[in-house]
Amino acid sequence: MDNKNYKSGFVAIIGRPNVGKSTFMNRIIKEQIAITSPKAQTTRNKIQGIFTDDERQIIFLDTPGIHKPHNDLDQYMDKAAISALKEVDAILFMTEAGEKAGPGDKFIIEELKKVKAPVFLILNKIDLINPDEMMPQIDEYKDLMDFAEVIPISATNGNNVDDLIDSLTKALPVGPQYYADDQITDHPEYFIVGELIREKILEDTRDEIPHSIAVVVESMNQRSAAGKLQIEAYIYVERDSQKPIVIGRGGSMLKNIGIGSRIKIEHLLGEKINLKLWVRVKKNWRDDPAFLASAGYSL
Ligand code: GDP
Ligand code: MG
Ligand code: K
Repeated sequence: MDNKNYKSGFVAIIGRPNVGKSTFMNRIIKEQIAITSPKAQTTRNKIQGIFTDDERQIIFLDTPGIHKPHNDLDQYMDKAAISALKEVDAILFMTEAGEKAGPGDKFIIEELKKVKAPVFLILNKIDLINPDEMMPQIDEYKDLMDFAEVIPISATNGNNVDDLIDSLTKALPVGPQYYADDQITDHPEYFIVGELIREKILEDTRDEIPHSIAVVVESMNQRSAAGKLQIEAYIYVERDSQKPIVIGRGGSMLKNIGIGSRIKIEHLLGEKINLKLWVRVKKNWRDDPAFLASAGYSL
């Protein structure tokens, strides 16, 4: 790459749960890497997505939510989110278009005031509202802090996303292309596979299984005689009563979870797999730092 004006940098996406951070990132990298779901707080870890073309490379960090911590997992999430902000070249603070700033947004803004990087206010989901509804919101946010720019987008239909990339590029330093053109994430596949399984469980069990669930991929390095990749994973629930819900009548729920997860994983990896799942009870795993570390959430 001999383009002297080539730009590159790291960009954190921050915002309350469900504003559309993962959806935005999926759109950017055109692959399902970050996990989206209609439930809050599906993303627990920093997942990188990388946008590359011949003018720039932007490395996105999808941060977990910042909120008042209640346990070790929450505290880990807050630490990860706040530390991500100190290492980046720009920040996208995402909110829902037309919504007033709530206590969660104000808490994040107080953190954003402490960092040097330029902050772009992103009003997502403009497809859901009339443009007039954004004006009072923009005034309110501008009173709370100075933003580099205010950019309305729709992460689902892609409206204005190109403009956002261009504005963001102006804020990045001249720099090298850090990652190969075809690299879209540097996140370990084990973790991403675990997140895909977890996403499928949350979809299938609806509100019966809250977020007290963890998936640990034990192995994905063996092949069957026919050459199929073997993936083995444990699903951890917090209470005895949750185990039969995940397993279902005669194993039907677990079977569905297995089929659905397998399809997502095959799509991600681009090859056929065999998937084996087990369900285990692990009480209070959220407050067990050793367990969190083994599940990939290093403290
Ligand atoms: P996150 O918690 O911030 O990562 O939010 P998600 O990306 O998981 O999105 C939460 C919900 O909002 C999902 O149901 C998305 O489909 C939906 N969503 C995200 N972006 C948009 C958008 O631009 N328009 C609409 N209508 N829905 C969106
Ligand atoms: Mg998310
Ligand atoms: K979500």
